[in-house]
Amino acid sequence: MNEHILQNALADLSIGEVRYFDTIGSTNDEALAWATESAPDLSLIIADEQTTGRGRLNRKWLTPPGTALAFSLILRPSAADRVHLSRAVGLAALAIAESLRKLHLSSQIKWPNDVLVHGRKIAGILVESVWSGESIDCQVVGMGVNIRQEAIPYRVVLQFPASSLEEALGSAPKREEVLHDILFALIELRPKLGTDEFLKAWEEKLAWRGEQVRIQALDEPPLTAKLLGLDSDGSLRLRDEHGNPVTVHFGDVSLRPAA
Ligand code: BT5
Repeated sequence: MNEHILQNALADLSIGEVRYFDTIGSTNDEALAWATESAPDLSLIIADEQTTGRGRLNRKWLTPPGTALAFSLILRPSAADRVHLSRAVGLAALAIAESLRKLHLSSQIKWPNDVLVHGRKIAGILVESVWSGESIDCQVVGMGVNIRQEAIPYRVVLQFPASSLEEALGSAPKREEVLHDILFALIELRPKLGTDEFLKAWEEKLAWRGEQVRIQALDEPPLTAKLLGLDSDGSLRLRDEHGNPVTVHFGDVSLRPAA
């Protein structure tokens, strides 16, 4: 992948400006800095390699050169979308899921920020916000998608089993084509962000819906409960073993099947 290939691949999309790097620390860091310098809506930062890629809570996200998609989009929400900022992670997850569907792969969303194929993590999402005083000025939506098998870290202990598109498909697709399909899907879905239809589509893709899951929130005892769906703000709705409703908000939460 290089700047020229990217420009050709994304030519039919209405996105903002594009910045491509052979190597970078983290595309989210670059995007956060650029966002404060008035980058246009839907501007894209993409890198062939990340040396300090981040997951939630500053966990490491590895992107070795030539193996994966690592990019960040700058979203400047409309007045209507400001009410639904917490749905941005769902927007990204559904866009990735749609790009996988085009490759004839069925996927599930491991709430809140992972996309699974055959029960293994193929993509991770990191949404961060740029504040202006007390309100959010824009969001940076970072996505990492494992394209080749070499993208999967082997030196760090994985928190969840991982996979790649190469493994799922038998051969690696072109990165720029997958990127195109993710961005295309995101642009198509974005006007529906505030609708019930959007929430339903997000909910339908949830891994382990209707099943017992084990939830571990930071500094709290683990909870086993049945995963029911999502609240309007994207929080997880569950029912505990006594039949009581439980809501889990975004934060550092890890979700697993209970068995
Ligand atoms: C995530 O965090 O899954 C969010 C990952 C977001 C990465 C993108 S890449 C572009 C943009 N720039 C950035 O710096 N970040 C974003 P979390 O749920 O916290 O998962 C992190 C965990 O995933 C790590 O602790 C590892 O166990 C595991 N991991 C690291 N690299 C991985 C990989 N390539 N594939 C699968 N799992 C990985």
